[in-house]
Amino acid sequence: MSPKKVLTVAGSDCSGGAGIQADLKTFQERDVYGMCAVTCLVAMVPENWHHIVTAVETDMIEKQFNAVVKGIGIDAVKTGMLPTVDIIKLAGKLLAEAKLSNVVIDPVMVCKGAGQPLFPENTKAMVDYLLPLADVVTPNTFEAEQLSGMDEFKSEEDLLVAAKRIHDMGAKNVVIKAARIFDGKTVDLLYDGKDVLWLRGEKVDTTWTHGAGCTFSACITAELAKGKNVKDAVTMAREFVRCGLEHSFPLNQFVGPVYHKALAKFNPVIAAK
Ligand code: PXL
Repeated sequence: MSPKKVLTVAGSDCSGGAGIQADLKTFQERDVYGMCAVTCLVAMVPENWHHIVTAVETDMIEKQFNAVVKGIGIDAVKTGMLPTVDIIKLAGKLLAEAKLSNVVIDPVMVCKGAGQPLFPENTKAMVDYLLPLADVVTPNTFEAEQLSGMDEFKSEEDLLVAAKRIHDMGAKNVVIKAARIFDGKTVDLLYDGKDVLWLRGEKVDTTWTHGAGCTFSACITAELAKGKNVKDAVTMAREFVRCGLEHSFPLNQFVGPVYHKALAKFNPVIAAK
């Protein structure tokens, strides 16, 4: 029995915790075969960890995508960092033409703590070209505020209003990850256009959270590829990231990633689900 095959269309994080590296590690842990179309390369300045991003040429992104999708075939796909409007448009065109199922859009807007500028035109391009294709979209609170055009969220009610707006933009399932706005707790919301599921938990007390968002959306993608429904995929992704955060570790004074092996190592019963 060969494993399900999954593609990530995302950037490379040389520090290994986020981007395609997070996605491929998560795919491996969740027992799907991971492949990638690299959209950009990210390096950091050793002294201050400022991020330097170089986009890959669109023609080469398209060639990688076609090699994997037309030359091999996939069971699910996720997108991560798409650094320019042209690359967002290309990803939208390729995903639409390939008529893929199990499409997960992680609307990455900024690296955590990287202080990169946000490009409003990228947000608009995501709304125009990617959200209508999304089986699942996984914004954090900041990304959900940007996509929905709302002011800073203050309450769970705000999250639901945003989820409904993002659903109206064409995403079939909206998962908003709200770790930032509530003291000591995480509140994730899953909205499918009909029902709302609130997933609440204790926040893991760590500053080493690099790659948590990429890992979360990658785990959802892997579970969908294996045939889980969206609710069960999101539930597993929460467990996977929570355990990864409980065992996250510093790489240097600036950055510490989630530990992708943590669930298999410390909670094999849940990992086997
Ligand atoms: O965590 C967001 C993210 C996504 N993709 C790449 C990154 C980062 C943050 O560093 O480098 C490639």
